[in-house]
Amino acid sequence: MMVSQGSTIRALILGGTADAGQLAAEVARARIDAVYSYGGRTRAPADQPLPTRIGGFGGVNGLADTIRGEGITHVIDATHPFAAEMSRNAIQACAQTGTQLIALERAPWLKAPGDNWIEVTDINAAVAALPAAPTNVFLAIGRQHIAPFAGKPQHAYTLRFVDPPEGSLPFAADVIVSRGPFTLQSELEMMRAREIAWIVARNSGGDGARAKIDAARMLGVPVIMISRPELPERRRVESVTEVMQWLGHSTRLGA
Ligand code: 3Y8
Ligand code: NAP
Repeated sequence: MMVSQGSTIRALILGGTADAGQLAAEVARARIDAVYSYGGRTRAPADQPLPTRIGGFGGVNGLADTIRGEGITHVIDATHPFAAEMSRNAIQACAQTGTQLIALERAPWLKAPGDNWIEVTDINAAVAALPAAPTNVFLAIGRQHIAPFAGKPQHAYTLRFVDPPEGSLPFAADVIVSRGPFTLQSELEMMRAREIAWIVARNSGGDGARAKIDAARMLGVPVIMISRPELPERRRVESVTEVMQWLGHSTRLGA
């Protein structure tokens, strides 16, 4: 049983990623008083071993009100590197309320020998980077940001969503419904079966979405890689262990 050092901690974990789930398990094991938060993007998010809230806070002020109302002493931003609005709100709300903030953010994927990446800064640049001649394209960027690809309807698109699409898509496409994490074997099989010639991905980092990048290298498929949004300065670590140390706990060896 871990004993919390220092004053009483009540943590808010801004979650929604595999890393956030691993942190929740450690925090629960250490019996730290904490709340896990999902944005409410998917119909049935994975269960967490902590009391969980789902849905937006209502901007910076809503988050500040939640911090005050819930007596939160520490906020851990374990959201996805592309969840920029949530991260920016957390920085402002923690500054407003004088609450300690740390970001658990995985390192970006780095281009390895054999990778064929076209690095772009946003979705529109990704559309522009696609060829004109019709080909098979795998959009591994979820459902929130696919509309601009309607500008190049000549391609045979494969999309991958966590939940089945509601209503019509902005262009003809085949949708795979799967929440990941994904394996190299399953990515190779899918890409070979669909003769995928291009991939559009975001530099999410982490292991949950990495397999498609390794599969692309093995198959010699070019990847249009969208780089992460810039975020203001904040305390940032890449491991659950460092977050636990910041909370005044040392995780069990090798945990
Ligand atoms: C709701 C929680 C776990 C969590 C798994 C990680 C790994 C699989 C890779 C591809 C890329 C994508 C997408 C993706 C990955 C993990 C992780 C990760 C990418 C869940 C989850 C929530 C979401 C939201 C969802 C987004 C979408 C993005 C699909 C849960 C499963 C493409 C990001 O339909 C929608 O509106 C979905 C929206 C945000 C990006 C987008 O803009 O569409 N994730 N993903 C979180 C919430 O409500 O707060 O439902 O259980 C979490 C995971 N997604 O426990 O193992 O940790 O990164 N998720 C991207 O570009 O990388 C898939 O298909 O190859
Ligand atoms: P976003 O654009 O940065 O967030 C938009 C708004 O959604 C936020 O301002 C906030 O609403 C709400 N929100 C986001 N995350 C929340 C959370 N964990 N708890 C409570 N409210 C949250 O975020 P996104 O890119 O849509 O991602 C949404 C969630 O999915 C994130 O938690 C992220 O970790 C997870 N996810 C995202 C991706 C991705 O590719 N973006 C990949 C995997 C998982 P209010 O302003 O009303 O507070």
